[in-house]
Amino acid sequence: MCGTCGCDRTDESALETGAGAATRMLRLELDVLARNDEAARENRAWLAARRTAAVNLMSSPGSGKTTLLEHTIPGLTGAVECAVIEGDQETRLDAERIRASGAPAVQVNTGTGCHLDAASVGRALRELDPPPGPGRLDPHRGAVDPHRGSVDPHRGSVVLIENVGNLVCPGLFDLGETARVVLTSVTEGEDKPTKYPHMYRAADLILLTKVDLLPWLAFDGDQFTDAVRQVNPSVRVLAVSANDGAGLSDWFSWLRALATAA
Ligand SMILES: Nc1nc2c(ncn2[C@@H]2O[C@H](COP(=O)(O)OP(=O)(O)OP(=O)(O)O)[C@@H](O)[C@H]2O)c(=O)[nH]1
Ligand SMILES: [Mg+2]
Repeated sequence: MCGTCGCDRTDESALETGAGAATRMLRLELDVLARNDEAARENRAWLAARRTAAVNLMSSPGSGKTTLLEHTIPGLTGAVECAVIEGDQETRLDAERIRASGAPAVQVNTGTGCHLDAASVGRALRELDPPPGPGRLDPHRGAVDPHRGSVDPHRGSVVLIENVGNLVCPGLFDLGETARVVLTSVTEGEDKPTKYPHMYRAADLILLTKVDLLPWLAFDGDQFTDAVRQVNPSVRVLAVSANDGAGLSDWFSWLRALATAA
């Protein structure tokens, strides 16, 4: 259950009104976030012990997260070892795409949940950690997943976490990540940073994606940067295109620096 936004709450308490219900709701939200913060601290310690960086990629559905990762994995080969945690409500499609591009991946399906939380990421990190071997139990589906790879984290490695496509709730949940990257595609409009300020305020890097489409759109890049600056004055904005490769070398350099500092 998402105790913060209540978007998938189906129990009767959701129908209660008045001060008592509001107090119970607030207590529930604080409990959920406190438990999440504790799990995030554990993830941070686990990653630090392995000198591994973790990047939490957040955006609306379809902004190009998985496509960017499909280009990032081969782009970092030999420089940074990558593993991926994929968050979606349903399907294993994105994890399969990642494995096809050469990195181990664990798919986390959140069901009705609209974001990843630190506990599910912690389980996925431990799944990525053990040595290779087919036939281990997949804790997320209770099924054997013979295609899952493994990673041996060491200095210069990074776990890329693709959060569930959503510009609201993922920003509220610390996963224990080293850095937060928010993607916005040029088809989404210049106003997203001011409409969803919490997500952009917490970002360490903003990627403006699909810039190969700019010749066909009325998207104003300066207006977008101004909107970013209103909520996060110092964050770096990188324009990228997975289709034609624009900006990807800067993105790879940013990831290399993060992994080296871990
Ligand atoms: N023109 C163009 N299209 C792109 C680019 N990157 C991704 N796309 C397209 O955008 C669509 C969505 O891409 P995905 O990478 O699946 O997006 P996502 O953010 O992972 O989507 P969810 O996981 O569903 O949230 C696909 O049709 C991609 O081919 C790009 O750089 N340029
Ligand atoms: Mg995806």
